[in-house]
Order: sequence, then structure tokens, then C-alpha cells
Amino acid sequence: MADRKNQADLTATEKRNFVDAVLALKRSGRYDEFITTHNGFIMGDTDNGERVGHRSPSFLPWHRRFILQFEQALQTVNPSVTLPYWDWTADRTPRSSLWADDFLGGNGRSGDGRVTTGPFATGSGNWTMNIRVDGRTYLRRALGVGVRELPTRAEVDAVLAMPVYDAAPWNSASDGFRNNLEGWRGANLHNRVHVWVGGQMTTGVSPNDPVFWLHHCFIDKLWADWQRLHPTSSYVPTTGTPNVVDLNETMKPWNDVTPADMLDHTPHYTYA
Ligand code: CU1
Ligand code: CU1
Repeated sequence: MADRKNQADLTATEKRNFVDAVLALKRSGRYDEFITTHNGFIMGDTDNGERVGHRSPSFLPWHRRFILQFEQALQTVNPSVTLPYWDWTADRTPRSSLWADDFLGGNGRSGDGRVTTGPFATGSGNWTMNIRVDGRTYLRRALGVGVRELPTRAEVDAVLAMPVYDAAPWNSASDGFRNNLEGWRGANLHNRVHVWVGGQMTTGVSPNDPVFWLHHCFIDKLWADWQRLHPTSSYVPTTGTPNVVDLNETMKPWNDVTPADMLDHTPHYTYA
């Protein structure tokens, strides 16, 4: 059973194994395929008006499937690797070990935001932006610039206490757990972290920054925590909702998995 750990608890060897597996997927081209998939599902999400990956109830099951497939790809390189999660309520400054040279590398430099340290710096020669939204081919960050503060534990706990998963109109105006966690409403949790990191993380090609996976792993953990706190609540809507993925409808681009299929993560991994 794969155990997903807090990144702050990883050993030096675990960090190296994770980074090496990410770099191997980049070399093979598989990493960029994940970026393409995410970018295709960032806004309206599909050609027929259905919202799948974001601004909709399926935000959580879509990303649970998406990052699970990435974890499985990492494991084809090294079976011991699991996705770490970044608890940004605890590791909330650019001085966190998350941003050290032996893991994700540091902040972008002033001026152009280019990341110049760590394994994903342009100078490493291993990390070129092939799937991009502008001409810049280097990883960029501006930690704490777009927004000064990461969400707090108190803000997270207030959202975890919400008993209803989601509500009509099932979009970025909805009340409920999903939309407050996604960040279109309330304290702004998930979206704010993308903005705090800056650079590619604020765009549809956000998986260009490997911190994307650690951020979404924590979002996934918070969903699992919410599920445990509210055992009688579950995914809604269940049926008959236009332009929204109901409980037993399949999600694009896979078309072989429903939100119902993703509710129980424990066959795939656990959280330490
Ligand atoms: Cu996303
Ligand atoms: Cu995200």
C-alpha cells in the first residue's frame, strides 16, 4: 500500500527518488502529456459546455484521478515513490525546506521570475517548458507576490466543517465544501496557493511546476479528511444535472471513471 507522506517528513533519499522519477518522466515525454491534459481542462473544460476539472463538483474526483495517474507513472520509474503532500498551512514561507536545492528549488529571481536553483532550474538543462502559454521556456515563480499569505489552518478547518459537499448552481458561485476548498468562495484556499506560488502555477499549464502535484495531493488529503469528518455526506449532484458530472457519469478525458469510482481512495493509497 502506497503511503503518501508530508513532504516535510521525507528523507533525503525519498526526496531524491521523487525528483529523479519526475525528471525521468520529463525525459520520456510523459510528463508533458500530463500538462497537456490539464491545460485542456482548465476553464470551460470541454467543447459541449460541460465543466469537468474546475469550477464544478467534479473538481475533486477529477484531480484525484489525475494525480493518481501521475503517481502511477512515477512508480513505473521507481516503485517506491509516492506523491508527497505540501501542507501550506504549516510550511508557509519561501524558507521552507520544500524550496531547497535538494527538492523543488527556490524562488524566481527578480525581473523575469526565472527559477535559478534546484533540479528544475533552466540551468540544469532538464526542465524546459514545452507546453506553455507564452514564449518563455523557463520555470517561473514569485513566491508570496501575487498574494502575501498562504491559507491558515483555521481557514482550512472552517471549510472542513462544512457538511454539504456542493450545491446548485454547481459552479464557482456555489456554497458548500467543494467550492470553498477550490477557492472561488470564502477564504480562497486552493486557488490562492496557485497565486502565492506565481509563474506557471497561475495558468492552465500549472503542472509545469512540480509543486502542482504536492499542492493537489494536499487538496486530495483535505477531501479525504472531510469524508472522514462527514460520513453521512457525499458527492452531489447524483443525477440529471445539465453540464455537470453527476455521481455516476464518466469524466473526460478518460471516459472510464465516475466520481463514484473515486470516492474511496484507500484501494490506491493512504495518507500518513
Ligand atoms: Cu487543475
Ligand atoms: Cu489546482
